[in-house]
Amino acid sequence: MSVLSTSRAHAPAPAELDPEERMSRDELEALQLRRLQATVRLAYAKVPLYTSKFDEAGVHPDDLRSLEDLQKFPFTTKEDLRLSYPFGMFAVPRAEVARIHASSGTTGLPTVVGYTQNDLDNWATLIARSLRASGVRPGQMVHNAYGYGLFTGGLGAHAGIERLGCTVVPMSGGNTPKQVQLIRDFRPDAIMATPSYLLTIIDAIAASGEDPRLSSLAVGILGAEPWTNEMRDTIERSLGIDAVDIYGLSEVMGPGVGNECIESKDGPHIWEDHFLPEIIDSETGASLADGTQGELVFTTLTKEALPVIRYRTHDISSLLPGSARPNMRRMSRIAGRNDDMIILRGVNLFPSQIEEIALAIEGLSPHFSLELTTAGRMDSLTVHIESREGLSAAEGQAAADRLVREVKSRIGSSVAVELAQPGSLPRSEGKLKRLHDNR
Ligand code: DLL
Repeated sequence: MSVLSTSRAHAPAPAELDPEERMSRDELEALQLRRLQATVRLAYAKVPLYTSKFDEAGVHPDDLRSLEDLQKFPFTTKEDLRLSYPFGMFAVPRAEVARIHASSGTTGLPTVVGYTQNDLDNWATLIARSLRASGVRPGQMVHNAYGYGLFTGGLGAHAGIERLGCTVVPMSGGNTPKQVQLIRDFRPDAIMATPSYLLTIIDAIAASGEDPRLSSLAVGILGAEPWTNEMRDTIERSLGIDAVDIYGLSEVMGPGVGNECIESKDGPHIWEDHFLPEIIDSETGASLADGTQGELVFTTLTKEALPVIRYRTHDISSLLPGSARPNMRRMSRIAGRNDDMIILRGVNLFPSQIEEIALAIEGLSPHFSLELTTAGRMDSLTVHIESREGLSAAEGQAAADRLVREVKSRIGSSVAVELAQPGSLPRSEGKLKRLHDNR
């Protein structure tokens, strides 16, 4: 939080919470089991892919007598959704689907998801809950810079901002000069954006001659891409806000599967009345105990149009005990996606580890990208990073050398660092692609 001001956003009083946030763990687990049984029955009865998957695995919805029994059921993957393109995994007739979203697949077909009116209603409730956890209150104004359209970020957040009783500014992503103008003139209390795009906006505010720390913004609800506590510090200091983490994915719902609480900022609380999380070993599929790092898997508990059973997210995290909401577990900040993991001469590394180290070095900016190349038969990783404004060449080189040394000592990998001029690397307008594989 900014050194200029004390936190302007605050935690909700118990009376402001949803009843589910106040349930005992036992009550919550009883609710989860009832909803899980109904979801598994719905999927088996209405979605041919689940019927055949369950039959092949020799499991039936009647086998689900406890939450642990879910482990007997097969996983669902992005490939399953692709094979069912476009509407094959819907559990309700198309006419009952009130809205469709899609994520642009990196290869070929988009992944299509659908929502009934009840699904949209639950989604709005969970975004409203997430905003409240972030310190936003009814009557405040929220600038929504998540992209509108097929991406779930913009419209998903939009409905929840309205649901909480806030004024929504449906700005969408991009058109940075307009973002700066509206933030200055409308004076919103909160902003929703990817952390990398918020950095772009902060730079643009500064370039317009204003001090970003004097903006009206008190809180940022940031997600849709991995970011670290070091990035949180950078954003909080340069904009004078509290920054909290919002997590979600289209296949499971969209933004608002989990959200950090402003009073603890210790990883998103998973809204467990609607989603059942698990952590598995990516290689073997075995369930891992809470506290152990592995791949996040989600089962939806209330989704009607697109129930998903044990969906493999590819996101690497761990499950932690509840804190600000004692009955709901948290997830540790996403370390990265297992498909974004770099294996450099036998050492595993995530782009977020480089972010963590680089942002702690004075003289380096938060703008960087990673490039993988092959030299001979060896892979090598180059960090392209901008130095801070006003640094001499010698100071810049010292900062770059320090990054090389710290990556070597903390991760064990040798990387090359290429210093770039301030403002020269491409800026994010949404989800930033950090890793460029040029092998
Ligand atoms: O990015 C939904 C969303 C929108 C979340 C706005 C938060 C805010 P997809 O496009 O389907 O949906 O991408 C989902 O993004 O599996 C993670 O890899 C990544 N991701 C989302 N939130 C976070 C986060 C939206 N807080 C994929 N931290 C997920 C790290 C995140 N990664």
